[in-house]
Amino acid sequence: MKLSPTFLSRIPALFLSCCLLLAFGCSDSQDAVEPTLDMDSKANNKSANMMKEYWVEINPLNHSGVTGQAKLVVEGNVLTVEVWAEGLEAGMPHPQHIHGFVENKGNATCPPPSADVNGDGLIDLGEGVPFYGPVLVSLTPFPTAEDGTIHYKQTFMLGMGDMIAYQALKPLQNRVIVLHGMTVEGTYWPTLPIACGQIMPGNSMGMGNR
Ligand SMILES: [Cu+2]
Repeated sequence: MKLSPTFLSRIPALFLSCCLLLAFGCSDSQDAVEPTLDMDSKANNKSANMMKEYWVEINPLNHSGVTGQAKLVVEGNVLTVEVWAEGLEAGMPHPQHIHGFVENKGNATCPPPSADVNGDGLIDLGEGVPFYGPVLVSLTPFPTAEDGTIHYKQTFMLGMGDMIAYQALKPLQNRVIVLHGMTVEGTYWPTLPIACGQIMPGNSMGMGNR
């Protein structure tokens, strides 16, 4: 997680709550990790060669106007995530994650307007959790959308270090991608969900224009 000291000093408490979620996601995933990676087995070689593609249509939350797409590719324990998005607040850090439920592998969804249980007109991070669950993968380094757009591409080694294992992350179609960070009444709120999309098997063919 690469954040400038100025950012941290600006909104430490809000960001910590996001980190907390991330920590929970990680510990959950490690609990659920099973020793499925037989490095010497032929089965592992077979799965390592199998490429799975996923596509995400990202829609705005909290009237952010943020839209986008994402592409995910899993090959063995290598996860590549590419995100295109526009309409973001420029020059600000935008945390972005894969969210989902590890415990029962229930289907994570993007929160509907009714998720705003306190009726303040915004779906805050916590109000969205019953729908999208905790953070499973933190899509770092978080982009800052210098011109209000994001083109992000990063590769993750699943099951390495703090990274969730594929066994716990799958099925990816039960996960969502959430983008965060927007100014509300003059204060930048880095955890505020601004866009969300369900991960779907497949690619951009017939789904988007990328
Ligand atoms: Cu998130």
